[in-house]
Parts: sequence; structure tokens; C-alpha cells
Amino acid sequence: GQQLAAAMPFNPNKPAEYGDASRTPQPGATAEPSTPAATGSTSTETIASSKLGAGVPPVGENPTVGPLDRVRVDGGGQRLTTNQGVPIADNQHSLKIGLRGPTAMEDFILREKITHFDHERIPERVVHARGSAAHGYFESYQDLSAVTRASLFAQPGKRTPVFTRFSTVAGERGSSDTVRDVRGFAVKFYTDEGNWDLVGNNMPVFFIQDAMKFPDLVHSVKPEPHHAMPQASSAHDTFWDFVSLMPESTHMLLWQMSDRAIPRSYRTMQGFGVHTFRLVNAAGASVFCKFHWTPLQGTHSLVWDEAAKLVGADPDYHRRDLWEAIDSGNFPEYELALQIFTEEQAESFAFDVLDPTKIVPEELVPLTPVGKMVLNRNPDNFFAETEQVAFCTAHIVPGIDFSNDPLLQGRIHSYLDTQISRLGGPNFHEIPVNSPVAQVHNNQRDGMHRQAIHRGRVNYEPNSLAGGCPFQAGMKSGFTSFPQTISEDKVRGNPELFADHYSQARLFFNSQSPVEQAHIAAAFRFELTRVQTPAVRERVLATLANVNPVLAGSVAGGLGMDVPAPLPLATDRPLHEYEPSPALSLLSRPGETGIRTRKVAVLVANGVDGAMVRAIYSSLLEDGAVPRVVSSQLGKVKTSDGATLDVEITLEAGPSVLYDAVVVPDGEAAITILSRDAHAQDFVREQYRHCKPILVVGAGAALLKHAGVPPALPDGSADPALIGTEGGALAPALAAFKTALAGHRSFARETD
Ligand code: HDE
Repeated sequence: GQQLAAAMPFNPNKPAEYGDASRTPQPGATAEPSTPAATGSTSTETIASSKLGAGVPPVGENPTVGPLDRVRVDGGGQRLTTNQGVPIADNQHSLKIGLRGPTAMEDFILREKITHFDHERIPERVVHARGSAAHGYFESYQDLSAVTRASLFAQPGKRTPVFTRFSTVAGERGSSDTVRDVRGFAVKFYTDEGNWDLVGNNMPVFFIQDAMKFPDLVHSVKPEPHHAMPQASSAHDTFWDFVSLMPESTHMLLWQMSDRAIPRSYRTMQGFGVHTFRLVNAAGASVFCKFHWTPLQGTHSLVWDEAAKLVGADPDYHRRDLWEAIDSGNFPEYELALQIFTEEQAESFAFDVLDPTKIVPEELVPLTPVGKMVLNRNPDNFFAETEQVAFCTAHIVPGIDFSNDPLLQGRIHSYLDTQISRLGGPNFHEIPVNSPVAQVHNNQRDGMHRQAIHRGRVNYEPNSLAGGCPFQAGMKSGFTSFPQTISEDKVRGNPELFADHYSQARLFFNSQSPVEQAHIAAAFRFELTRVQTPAVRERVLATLANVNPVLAGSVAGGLGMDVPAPLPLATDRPLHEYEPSPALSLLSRPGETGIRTRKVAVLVANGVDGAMVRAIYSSLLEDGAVPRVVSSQLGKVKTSDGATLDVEITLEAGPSVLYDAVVVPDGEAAITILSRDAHAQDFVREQYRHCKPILVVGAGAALLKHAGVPPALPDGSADPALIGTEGGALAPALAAFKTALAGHRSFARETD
């Protein structure tokens, strides 16, 4: 690659024209930042500044910075120009015939500006429109060449750049983050053998078994077509009408009604490839595989009342959380684990591994950790990167292959197809965030928005005029499909085991803690309360009767209905009895990051004990938490020791739902003021209702009383997350508070 770059006759003033050469990856790894030698230029700065009129781009340590430097633009110190590079003298006034006259048709500057603006929007994704993303890298733990020749798993410590986008599914691009929904978890690996997109969700199963049903599913959950309501919500008739007629969705519905559908953060949810995939090694031998991402931050969710209020308090709650965590150096990390099993093993399972409504329980096939992903850089530009990134399940690399899961098979077509209309043509792979770090050479030509300037007269293969180049890579290094033997009739239909719709729904429900089970029942109740058609409610209850009598009874009770007879089963086979799988409970993965990045409000007013606030604040900071001084109004408060404190945010702008915990410090005068403020009362009431840790010092107890919250006892002896200090010292109370904060919530007190 370096030789190629050196040999190329190129205009040194426009080095980025030879993008392919400047993109040449370092031999053996994609992880190194680009060096001047590899870019074919004297310095990376020249590339950005000469072609794009930019200043010097900051070249960070993140290996993904390199590949995108060639297109980074920064107007710092530059004059304003048109898109043709013509300097603009006046960007405030259109060209008029006299100061009070009409605008001249010839005002090409105005017309270019307005025309561009008129076309600023592109269609949003038909699903997963609302999302947030980050750059980072994947680091392999070990050499997996025994099972796959995929180059990113070739050796321990090997780093591959990634771009990862999280999303909700149903809502439009501007909808809220904390709605009840499945979350997308899509990772683009820029491997040195081409891009691999692992386009997963935060739940390991799906609603339907066959791609044929996807448009119907999506139509049913999207806003109803006559009045375009409701936004970003499954709680309406058409969705429940569809799924109640689709018993295969039962397992997924339980996941969707669980707290998984209201994650605390994109940093605290798992990701799953959902389908069974294949791994293929260099000898051509293949095993089946399921992909699991597990956050090192642990798996944590919101509670429903909080999620609903967050829609108003901060519609960007998850976007902001991800951005701030990365911005502050708290890089989210996720471990990738594989479930590897052979085809023979798969045949012995009680379910079909090609059925995407089924998991492979971890008790049956344990997880093998193979590496971790670190997200360490926010995008420079939301549209250019997060919006224009194009994930395709068809993007796989040598060593990874598809299974015959009929849902996956349909997806292989859908993603490429949708990008063509969403991104305006077949050259979306040239958009910087989509372009591989591996070199691209083929005879595909032309099309809308072509960026590459292909040289020479040969655009076909085989050829002799270009020495046969670019040439076929051959079986050894090129991608080859696993040669599965198939000899069957062409049919429309499902394998027999697909008809078991309830065994794993039962497994999931039975594996949840009592709190999680209660939340699932409450979510069904809420959604079905919004459903207006009694027959639809009834059919859902008849479905749930096949899952668990307590669940069905609880939901029916909540709707003021009786549990109807269960829906008839679609199979004569007896349902499979699974042992509960503790790994399916969110509570089984508390995480390793303690109180890092947890947000804590410290409520203050004039007369607060300033020394105490400072002590608590710095102690929390020291452990990586994010304390905030919150009060009724901005400015400074006078502390009891005659000093002042800066208020960081008001109770109005920073209500309870934005914080993981609250501290009410001592100071009688301050508590008298706060007790009169409805915002402060709501604040502690909601912290209590949402099961969050509360630390109350001295006079602070009066605020709880005013708000109707039970008293906080020293060291939390009644409720381990409701901690007071009456008569006691601050230090042990603060320690108990931190323990409670690391434990997230105290569900024992829940009364919703
Ligand atoms: Fe998708 N899905 N999907 N999906 N999906 C899209 O592609 C589709 C499915 C998933 O952050 C679309 O670029 C079909 C399962 C994610 O950009 C579209 C079927 C899973 C994202 C599409 C499915 C997913 C999408 C819309 C059934 C989890 C967002 C815009 C056969 C394993 C990626 C786009 C991003 C996006 C089609 C089912 C995950 C239309 C036809 C199952 C995370 O192509």
C-alpha cells in the first residue's frame, strides 16, 4: 500500500483525491493511527487543510480518528465561501435592486444557500429512526482461529475500530429516549478484511419467525395510519391486535414488557445478535454461534413512572448520558461473548436454533468471553456519522456466515435495499463513516454521488488490459460461503419446533425475580389499559394464560376482567419444561463500575451546612459519581458558616428523575426554605417512589416529613437505601449511602 501511494502521480495540493491510497491500512492491523508514510502525504494536517479548507484536526489516540481525518472540516480561522470556494463578502443581506427593492434573480449566493437548506433532510430510518452512536474499538482476548478465520479474532490484544449505534425502534427521529421499546445495538467493525456489521438488539429474541411478517409487525406498532398516534409507543390497539393474533410473539412480548425495555442507560443494557450465525475456520469447518454483549457497567433499568416522566424532563436522556460519559472519559465497555455449538448439538435441543423467538439458555451452552468493546470517542457531527451510518446484516467477513434463520435471511436483503433509498443511491459505502479501512477495489462504477475517481479504461473482469486486476482473491483469502448441503422441496412453511410458542416464554417469566415479575404484569396492564378494543385485551389474556396463571390473573385483575380460557396450542407436542435461568434476570449482572457516573443531587438553600456539602460533594466525586448542587433558583446560596455555594441547576430544570440519588444536607434554615418549595417536596417524594438511595443529614429529616416520605434511620436500618444520621456521624452514613448507590435501587420499598 505504501509503495502504491508513493508511486502515484498525484497533485500534492489535493492529496485526498487519492483517498484509497491514503486509507491503506497498516500491514497486519487496522488499529494503528495513520502515519504520514501511509497517507502518502507529508503530514495528516495537509490532508485536512488543503482539500477541505480546514484547520489542524486533533489526532487523538483513538485508531478510528485516523481513517476519518481525511474528511474532517473545521472552519476555525477560515473565511466564509460558497460551495465553489468563492469568498463571500456579505452573508447577512440578499442582493436587492435598491435598498427597498426586490431581490435579484442572479443572487447565486442566496440561491445556493437556500437550495442547500431546502434539501438538508433525508428520510429517517423506517425503524430505529431515533439513535445515538459512538466510535471506539474492539479488543480481542484470544486467538479464535480454531473456530473462525475472522481476522478481528486472530490474536489476543488485536484492536479493530468500531462505530456503534444504539436506538429505539418505533419512535420517529425526534421522539423521546425513555419510551418502552426494544433498543437497537448495532456495531460496525472496520476489520482489515472488510466491514462486519453485527446489527443486534438489547433483547435476544424477536416478535416474528419469518421476514415475511416484518412490514405487518412494524405497521402495527407505528402510529396508527389515520391519525398518526401514538408516537413511540406500543400501547395502542393495532399493535396488540397484531401480536394477539401472532402467538409466536409471546416470548418477545415478555421481554418487551420487562424492565429491559426501559434501560437506565445505553451503557447498562446487553446486546444480542439474536439469530444463530455460523463461524467458519480456515479449514472450512463450521460451528453455530450466538453473539452476546454484556456491559461492564452492569444491567440496570428505569422504573416505569420514572421513564414516563423522563419523556418530559429530558427527551434526550440516553443520548445525553452516552455523550457525557464518553466526554468525561468514562468510556462504556461491553464484553463480547459467544455461545458456540455444533449442528449435532443443535439437533438435540428442545427448540430449533433457526427460530429467532428462542434463546439458547446459558445453562445449555455457556458464554465464552472473546473480547471487549470500548466506546471512547463521540462523533464530530451527528448527521455525517450517526445519521448516515448504514448497517447491513449482509456485511459479513471471511470466517462469519449466515444460518438459515428465515428472519435473518430476509434481513440480508432489507438493509442494503433500505440504504439505497435512505441515503440516495448505491454509493453509500463511500460516506466516510461507512467506508471500510480495508481497501476497496472492484468494477462497480458510477451512480449517484460517486466520490472515487476510478482511473484507467478497464472496468470489467476478466481483463488483460489491466493485467487482470483487480483479481479474484481466491478461496484461501477471499470470502467463501459455507457449503451446506441442502436437498429439500421448495415450500412455504415452518419446521415443527417453531410451533412451540410458550415454553421459553415460561422460562423467561420463571427466571425473573419477584420484582421483575411484578413489573412485567404492570407493563401488560398499562399497555392493555390503553387498548380500546375489549376483544384484543381478551386475546392477550388468553395468550398469557398459556404462560403463567399468576401473570394472567394479575393482568386480568388490573383490567377488571376474568382470565379467559387459554388460546389453543399450535402443536400437539407437550411444552418443554425448562429449569429457571438466573442469567435472564437483570439483577444478576450488577456490574463492575460501582458508583462511577451515577448522578447525585445535593439539595441546598440559604443556611445549608456548607462544610458538609463540600465534604459530601468531594467524597462522591472522588469515587467517580457525578454530584450536582441543586436549589430553587440559580446563583449562590449563603451557607451557615458565612461562605457561599454556587448552585449548578434548579429543581425545576433538574427534577428528581434526572438523578440516581439525593442527599439532603443539614441546615435548619435551608430545610425550612426547601420544605416550602413544591419542587423540593416532589423531588424527595419521587426519589423515594422510584426506589433511589436517599441520604438525609440532621435537620434534613424535616423535608422528608413534609413530603410524606418515611423517616430515614441511621445506617438505613429499616430501608438500606434510606439513610439518616440522627445522633450519628456522617461518615458511616455516607458509606452506607454509597453502598446503596452502587446497588442502584431498593425495590423492597416499591409501592407503585
Ligand atoms: Fe432491523 N431494520 N429488520 N432488526 N434493525 C432496520 O435498516 C429489518 C430486526 C435492527 O442503528 C432498517 O438502516 C427486517 C431484528 C437495528 O442504523 C431496515 C427485519 C433485529 C437497526 C430493517 C428486521 C434488528 C435496524 C431500517 C425482519 C435485531 C438499526 C433502517 C426480517 C437482531 C440500525 C435501516 C442502525 C434497522 C429491516 C428485524 C435490528 C428497514 C426486514 C431481528 C439495530 O432495513
